[in-house]
Amino acid sequence: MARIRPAIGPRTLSLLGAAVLAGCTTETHSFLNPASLTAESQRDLMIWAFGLMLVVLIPVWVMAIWFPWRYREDKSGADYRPDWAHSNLIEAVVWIVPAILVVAISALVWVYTHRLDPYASPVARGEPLHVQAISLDWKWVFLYPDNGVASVNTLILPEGRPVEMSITSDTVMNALYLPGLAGQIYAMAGMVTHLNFAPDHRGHFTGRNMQYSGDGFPDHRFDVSVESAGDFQRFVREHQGHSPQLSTATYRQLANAHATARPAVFGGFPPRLFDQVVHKYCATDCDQTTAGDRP
Ligand SMILES: [Cu+2]
Repeated sequence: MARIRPAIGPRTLSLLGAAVLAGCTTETHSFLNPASLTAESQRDLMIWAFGLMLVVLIPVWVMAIWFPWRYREDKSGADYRPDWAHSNLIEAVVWIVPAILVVAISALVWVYTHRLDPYASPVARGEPLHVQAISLDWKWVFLYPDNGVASVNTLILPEGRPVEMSITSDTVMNALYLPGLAGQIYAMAGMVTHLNFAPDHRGHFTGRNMQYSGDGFPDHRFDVSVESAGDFQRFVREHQGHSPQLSTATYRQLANAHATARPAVFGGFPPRLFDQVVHKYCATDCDQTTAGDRP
């Protein structure tokens, strides 16, 4: 008789394990490998919430194995208790433990949500770097208003300096997500949202769009490179006024092409481009939504 091979052998299991862990190297900087205080707090909250939920999950997993074994059909000499109907102890455990957990997790989330306010500046060292992000179909345009450079689908940031991002959309609703650096915030036409964080070490990160917004959505991602302060200054000097400008025509081409774009850096952009994009969708009373204002 031929021996039946198990569907999942040790080799497959180790390959699966390696595949899972491959997403978690220092080079990719997932949210589990934070590079800013903001991202570190977010990871801590995630781990605390997960740990607290295990208080319910572990007994459930144990019971899922224990109950079928204990009450299996072929068990001989099993207890037979036809009069059993109610247990105050079981009622108390199954209601009070989850209730305590809901209160505990709510309290944690409340504290961390206020601590991680994306609109609040991080405990900052030095002059903040202003970045304006515009989401298009399906690419990101980044403007550096203080440095006179712009980029598409690539974001270069200096290490150890607070970053103040203003985010809007020149298309449908999207969401900017910087795992490992900051959280996620929505990008909406006619509105400005903010994301504040301070990268505390160099490295390469992936930025993503977390809001499903059509065909090209999976390609709506970009590289984030955190470099030393000197390298960042060199990057600005190299491109400012030297590289081609992001002209109004080029911007319109990007906005009208419903596809992703190759990473590019521009040595200038039309003044007040970000405000123009916001005001395109916001005819009156835009003041509450423009950069710098708190909701
Ligand atoms: Cu990791």
